[in-house]
Amino acid sequence: MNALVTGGAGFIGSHIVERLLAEGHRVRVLDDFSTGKRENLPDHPNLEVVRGGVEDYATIEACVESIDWIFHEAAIASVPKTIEAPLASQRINYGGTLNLLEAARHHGAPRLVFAASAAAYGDLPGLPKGEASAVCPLSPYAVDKVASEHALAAYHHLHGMHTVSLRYFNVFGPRQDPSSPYSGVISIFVDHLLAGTTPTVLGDGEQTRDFVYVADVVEANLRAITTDAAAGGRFNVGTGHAVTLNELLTALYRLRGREPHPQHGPARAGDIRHSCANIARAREVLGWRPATALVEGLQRLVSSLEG
Ligand code: UD2
Repeated sequence: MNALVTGGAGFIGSHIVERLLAEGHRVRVLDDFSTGKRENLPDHPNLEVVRGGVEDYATIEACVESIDWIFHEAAIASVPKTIEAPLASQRINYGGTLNLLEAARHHGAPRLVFAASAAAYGDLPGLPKGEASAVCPLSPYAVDKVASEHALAAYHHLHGMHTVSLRYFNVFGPRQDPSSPYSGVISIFVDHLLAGTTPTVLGDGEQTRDFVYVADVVEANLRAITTDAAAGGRFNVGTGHAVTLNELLTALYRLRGREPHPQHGPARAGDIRHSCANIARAREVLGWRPATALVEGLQRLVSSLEG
């Protein structure tokens, strides 16, 4: 197949690219390199890299040409950045999705899988979250992810396109960049573990998250694009198990036979207290289940960083 991966030089996108190349597909990456990195991608004869933004329709139109599958991972991924710059979020996080849908409609209607987010659920009570749960987007990021999901579903209903939204929970794994305070917490904690510096737990550490390993997220993407019955749907991509941050830190440090001695900082404003996915729908329709236990994923991540 010919695949387009937007945000393909980023954390999750680059893992999708790697898998597609390994399976013999031809891949075009579209990335503006605002956070993505060329070194996240291999040099490969079946890989073409285009520098550009999803907010530019002409760029998207050129990229969608003769493509069979689109994996749409490009976004401003930082929630706080979208709070500072909601108009940019609308242009990129929502407008980018609409550009892809519209260009796809006019150029052979390739299948499209979208990186949606558990941010859709906001902080409403009731766990685990199923896809029929109410949504409560609390940031421009979440608003634009939810709006994008609706646009995908509408294009399915209006034009019969194969569109699927995957609501990622807390994804972790190699190539997640730890450099910002809003980077994924596992990437930050692993950085401290390896550097011998002190991690900071924001709040009491009893907040919970459902951490899913990036290779499992890639598998969910492949199933979503190839499963006819998934068209028009949205699916949680988590593990169905949540851990507290304190448990996470303990498990991580235990890999090196150490005890974490974190410092504590104030809880992040707007932090969600508990998050956990119900993944019954993905199991049923996609035949997908996460294959990587948290500790195994942590081990793989630490090993990859130790080279
Ligand atoms: C995740 C997504 C975000 C959005 C949101 C929706 C990531 C990286 N972010 O945010 O894009 O979809 O879910 O709910 O997946 N923490 C610490 N110490 C640190 C850093 C973080 O204690 O040094 C805490 C933080 O306050 C939070 C937890 O760790 O309670 C997870 O933080 P995160 O930024 O990894 O992810 P989250 O769930 O806030």
